[in-house]
Amino acid sequence: MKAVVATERDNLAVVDVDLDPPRTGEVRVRMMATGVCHSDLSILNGTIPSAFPVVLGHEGAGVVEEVGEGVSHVRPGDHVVLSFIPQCGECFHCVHDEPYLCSVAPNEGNQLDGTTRVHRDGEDVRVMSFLGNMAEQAVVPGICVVPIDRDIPFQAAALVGCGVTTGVGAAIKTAAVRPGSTVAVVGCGGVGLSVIQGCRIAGAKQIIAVDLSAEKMEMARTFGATDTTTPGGHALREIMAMTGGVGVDYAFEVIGLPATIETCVKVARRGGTAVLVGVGRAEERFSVNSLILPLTSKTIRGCMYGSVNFKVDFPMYLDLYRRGLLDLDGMVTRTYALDEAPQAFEDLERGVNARGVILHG
Ligand code: PAD
Ligand code: ZN
Repeated sequence: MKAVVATERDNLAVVDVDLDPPRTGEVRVRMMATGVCHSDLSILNGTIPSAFPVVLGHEGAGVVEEVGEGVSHVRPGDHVVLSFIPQCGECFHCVHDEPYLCSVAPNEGNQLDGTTRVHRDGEDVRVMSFLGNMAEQAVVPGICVVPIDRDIPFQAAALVGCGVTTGVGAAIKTAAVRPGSTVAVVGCGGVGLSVIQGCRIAGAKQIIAVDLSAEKMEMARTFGATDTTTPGGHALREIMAMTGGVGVDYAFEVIGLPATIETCVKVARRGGTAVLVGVGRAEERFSVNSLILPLTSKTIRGCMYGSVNFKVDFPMYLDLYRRGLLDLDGMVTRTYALDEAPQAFEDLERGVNARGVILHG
């Protein structure tokens, strides 16, 4: 079968690979739609450390083809969304209401048992985040597979696998934005636009979108932003001016750059919260002066996967979609065939799409 493989750093190829059948506890899924997320690019370009070769893809939906022994919550024919974090239900974090931090297995590009089902010319190929679903099929841990209703279009469902869950969840779960809040969202890609939707759903009264691109900020308005800054302008100064010098209740950083993280910490009001969603390079540092947190009583929060509990939240997001409260169709700017994956990555780097989605076959 065909898969999108990062063969080494900065080298992407659509190649033929072999896929083993599912072992105990695993599921084989025929992929229908796969979103292209900046984290895929971050594996490819080394921002997120990974071994190579690795099948990319961690945001997807498809149809169950085969289940391994011991899998009873899904069967062949079921429509599913994949979660890039397993939920074992038993580790420290799962039993402490933090299943998005499930620590059942290290995320080293293998299955839970430490081996991989993907091979190329006899060589092991790893998979991104237990999934590697930028491929015609994927064998994944059963505890990463969430059944969904059949009436949901696959391309909308795919987005719930990462970007939408992360972004909307950052707003309504991680930050728990309250009605009437003021927020700034710095970085309006697929995840940032989802943060904006989450803040709109939560009833924020002022949603300030910040991006380098004027087009992205225009898109932001369609998803609920009330204000935008000047592209390439001085975001810090503009946000402070727009909030009467107070700053915002919540500032979301959705890029992963030290400079924009520092902006978010600064524009969070006294007593406010900066929520860090963007994933930067491990060797990079941001700086906060030692006085600022105690004297201003600000909070800096990390956000992993929108604090998701997927058994509850995937159906909840799809229900919001069905009721017209969460726009998933509008998030898909362009679709691609699997062979066009290199173009999809180019477009992601150029920042032209809200989300690009690969439609399989
Ligand atoms: P994207 O590439 O679609 O969007 C990034 C946006 O940031 C683009 O619109 C850019 O124009 C904009 N941008 C870039 N640099 C600047 C700058 N200096 N100032 C203002 N705007 C800028 O990415 P995405 O939305 O797919 O992902 C965003 C981040 O979220 C990325 O770091 C990704 O790895 C991370 C992520 N985190 C989680 C998580 O669990 N925390 C999950 C999924 C994605
Ligand atoms: Zn992602």
